[in-house]
Amino acid sequence: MEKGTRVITNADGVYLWDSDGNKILDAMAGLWCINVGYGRKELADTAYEQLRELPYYNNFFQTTHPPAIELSKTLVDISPSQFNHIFFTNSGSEAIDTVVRMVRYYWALEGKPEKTVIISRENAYHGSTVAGSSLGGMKLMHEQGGILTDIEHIAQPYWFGNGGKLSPDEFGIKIAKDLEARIKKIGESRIAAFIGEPVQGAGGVIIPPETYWPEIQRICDKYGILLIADEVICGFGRLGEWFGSDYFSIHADLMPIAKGMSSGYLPIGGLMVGDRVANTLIDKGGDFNHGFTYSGHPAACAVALKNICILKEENIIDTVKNETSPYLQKRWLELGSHPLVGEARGVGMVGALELVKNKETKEGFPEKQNVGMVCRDFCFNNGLVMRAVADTMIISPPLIISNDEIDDLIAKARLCLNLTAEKIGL
Ligand code: PXG
Repeated sequence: MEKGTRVITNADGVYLWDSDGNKILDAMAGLWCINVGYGRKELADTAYEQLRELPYYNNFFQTTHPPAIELSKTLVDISPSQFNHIFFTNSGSEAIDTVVRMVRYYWALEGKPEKTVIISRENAYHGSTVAGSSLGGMKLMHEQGGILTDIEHIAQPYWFGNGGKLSPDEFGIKIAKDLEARIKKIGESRIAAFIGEPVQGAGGVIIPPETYWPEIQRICDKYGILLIADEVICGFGRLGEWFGSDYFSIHADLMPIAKGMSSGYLPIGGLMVGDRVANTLIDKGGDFNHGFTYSGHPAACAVALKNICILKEENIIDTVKNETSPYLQKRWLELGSHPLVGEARGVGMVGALELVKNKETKEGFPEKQNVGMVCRDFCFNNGLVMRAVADTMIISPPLIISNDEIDDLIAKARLCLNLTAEKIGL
């Protein structure tokens, strides 16, 4: 509080209010999660009713309960066809930890226990437990607490930053081929899996060129390694499809999910397990000795189920795909002409603005100038939550944002870009 911490007291739709009574447009959907928007009484009622009916029971020892059963069925319904099993967790990070154990166990059951290396990407975000921060590619996190062994990081498909003179499509192929090079360097016999977010979120909304995922898929298929699509942000409609894998036609073997699964109303996550892995675990394995006290908590499952019903019944994902995200993207790209913006990019309900000193050369600002933070603070003080990842401004609004609210978002973002440019004397 002394440092000026803002206290958020209530919220409705896409707006938050703080303890000083300021109304703020939440263009980050909380933390990439309030997909159906704030103030959904039906989700609160669902939690209340479930807590009265059965507040808790576990999913161990061949027991389960109706909300977990119903949610499992629904998740299998809405996910790509190879997913027929789900392992519940309470967060994305726990789902990622589950990935590491499950991948290693899978290869051990396949008689290849030496296949333990998982390849991830620089600047990826996969959570903050030991496994999550290790698989993630954030140097600052690796410096705090170290990194697990047998995790490798290759380059990210960040065309604006690293594309040089290549076209986005050429760059996409070139960067994907780093995977093949790393497999060869480490030795095919050691490689277990590749993991990636369909669109990197916390790393700064890095949208891969169209050529990237098909090439990654080709390489995973060629070497028979497992492909893990981390859907914690992209899942549940963020890109205008149920999953980022649907948007990019990725055929994944495992999909960690969380966030939009319950629109953040209660904590829940999970690992969707594809048939290839599930069949081996079921046919060759015994019990997978893994799970958490609150895995598949009844109230969280009931809320997630109701949240998915809302997404379906209100046609939210189709509306994103056909109406609101085309409008958001059209308006967002207009900000690309601002003198401070080197690139405006976006897809579905995410977007990024690269703040630069020189639009032509893409030259950035010195780190110590903290231009992203300057802009973020202007946003906060002018009724807009927009995140800064270094000097990249990012948005990920609730999926129910209307075109009028999008106009409000763009007007506020433009105002804050102007204020930032003025402050730094651009
Ligand atoms: N995978 C991805 C792709 C994520 O974005 C996680 C896993 C971990 O989920 P949990 O539920 O354990 O947090 C995430 C989480 C940020 C920020 O600064 C992003 C996340 C979490 C905290 C901060 O953008 N994403």
